[in-house]
Amino acid sequence: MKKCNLAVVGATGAVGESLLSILAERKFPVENIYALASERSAGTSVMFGNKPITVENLADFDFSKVEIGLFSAGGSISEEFAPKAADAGCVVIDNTSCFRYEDEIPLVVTEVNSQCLADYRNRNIIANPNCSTMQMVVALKPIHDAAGIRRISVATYQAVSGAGRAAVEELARQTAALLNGRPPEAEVFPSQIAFNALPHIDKFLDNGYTREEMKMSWETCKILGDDSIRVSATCVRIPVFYGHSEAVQIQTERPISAAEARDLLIAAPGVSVIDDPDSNEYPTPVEHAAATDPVFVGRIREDISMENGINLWIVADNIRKGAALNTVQIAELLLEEYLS
Ligand code: NAP
Ligand code: 3JN
Repeated sequence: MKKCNLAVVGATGAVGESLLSILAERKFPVENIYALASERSAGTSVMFGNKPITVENLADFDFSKVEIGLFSAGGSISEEFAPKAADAGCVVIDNTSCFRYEDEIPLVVTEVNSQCLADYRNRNIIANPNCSTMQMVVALKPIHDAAGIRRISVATYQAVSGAGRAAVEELARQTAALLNGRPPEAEVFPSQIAFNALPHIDKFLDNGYTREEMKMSWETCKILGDDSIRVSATCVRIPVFYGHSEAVQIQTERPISAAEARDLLIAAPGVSVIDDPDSNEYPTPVEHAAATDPVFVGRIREDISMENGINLWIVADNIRKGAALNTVQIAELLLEEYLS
């Protein structure tokens, strides 16, 4: 594969750090790599494999030096800098929600709709979905193809790392404080997260759902290419560091048994089935997902409350497959199929 010049925007953050380590792990063919962040961390260094690289100020960077830019510094940064980078000839793979819902911009999960990648030519921008959507659609795609999903009801159990580095530190600090008899201080989350569960991720909207919940609805329809799928989500933050879990109930057009669904999932790309209740085997964020690549599925069973219903438990590393890994997989496909 041709070697490529790359910029990582938000390189000092939780997603940026993971992007750099996955690029190195997967031996992405890099000619030059630039780590970009705000003025605050310009001059510090981040690791690319075993090599330190100096962080540069995004505001001063010339994007005509790179073919691909991986953006994860927040929506307002993408809004300002991604179009500038795209105009300079750099293909942007954006991890924020800034462009996800624009018709012209492909929203890509490599195992699900890589055929949409060609549309990057519309604006030189490709969007990466939200982590909760990502793991769900990887598992639901083969079932949708076989039996047609009509309705999805999902409750998420989301790790604090989804809210960035400061959130990881807040859970650690609150846990230590409470175990030492001190009061927990909440700055990142709206209230205490240690030993608690908060049904509140992103802001509340007029329909009573949060924006995180509506992202799951909007993005699932766009990625599966079917606006008729009805999705209702309840997104909950729990005191886990890495790995989002989801209890998912689906209703399909045509009947499908749990055994058929399990066989489809075993054969699905990017999915690992762990489903043996007799041996207490099911995926968990700590034992299976954290620091690994697959989307894990277990607890596959027919729903007893409705016709054509299937229940699943889906777990993945929210920072890897949920964000950084899919971004790198998109970059690999882009380079292989379009830029080489
Ligand atoms: P984080 O740990 O808080 O890191 C934020 C990064 O953005 C840091 O590198 C920070 O650099 C950089 N940044 C902030 N303001 C900047 C500015 N004015 N100019 C340039 N860089 C700036 O957050 P994170 O968890 O990595 O997430 C970052 C973003 O990625 C989120 O806001 C979200 O949009 C997206 N994200 C997506 C998913 C997904 O599901 N696909 C998951 C998590 C996050 P400094 O060190 O200079 O402050
Ligand atoms: O909270 C989580 O578990 C996932 C959070 C993702 C996130 C955090 C801040 C801003 C996003 C996202 O990717 O949807 C955004 C954003 O809207 O860009």
